[in-house]
Amino acid sequence: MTVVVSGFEPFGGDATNPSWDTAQALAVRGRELVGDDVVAVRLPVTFDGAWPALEAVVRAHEPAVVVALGLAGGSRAVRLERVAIDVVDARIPDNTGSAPVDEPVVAGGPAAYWSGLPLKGSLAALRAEGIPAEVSNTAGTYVCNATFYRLMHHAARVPGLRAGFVHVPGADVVPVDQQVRAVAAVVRAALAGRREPALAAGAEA
Ligand code: PCA
Repeated sequence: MTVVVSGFEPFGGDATNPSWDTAQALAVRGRELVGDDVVAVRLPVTFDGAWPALEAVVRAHEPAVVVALGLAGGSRAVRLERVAIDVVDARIPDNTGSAPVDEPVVAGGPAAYWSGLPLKGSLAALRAEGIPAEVSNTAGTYVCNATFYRLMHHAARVPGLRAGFVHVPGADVVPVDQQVRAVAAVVRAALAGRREPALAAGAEA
């Protein structure tokens, strides 16, 4: 079995993106941390380029698990994304200067896709390791959500493929080695395929 973990290049004026540092470290330590080969891919922060780059690697390796990572700059915790929605509403331009407003990710696609990752099992594992983590009910409306949506649109046609998205905070909030341990725990939970614990992690509006 193979695992694919993607991260993004820097965007919005940042010099680095911890999502890529984390993906890259997991590829080096995959056997040790998840017991399987991990293939890492660095995605451009562009609406046109991100999914094709990830799709090429997913098609080439036919992985059992795909975890796409992105940076959520303002976040205080690792965010296990619950849902991808079929809309792009770009507050800032992508790395090619494109900033679509209120356009579908996939024209005529379903309004949303659920994550295919075991969110509550992952949350329990992260808490047990003392890593700040939460279930998030929005992955935003920018390149990460669009990539997550396209990933789940693809996964809907591939039986047995477990896929989803995790937003990581800045490395000043959760250091990269802790992010690596967090994503490894998510991958292990996905590979194990255990029943989800009934662990409350929702929110009032
Ligand atoms: N975060 C952005 C796009 C790339 C990234 O790392 C987002 O949350 O959409």
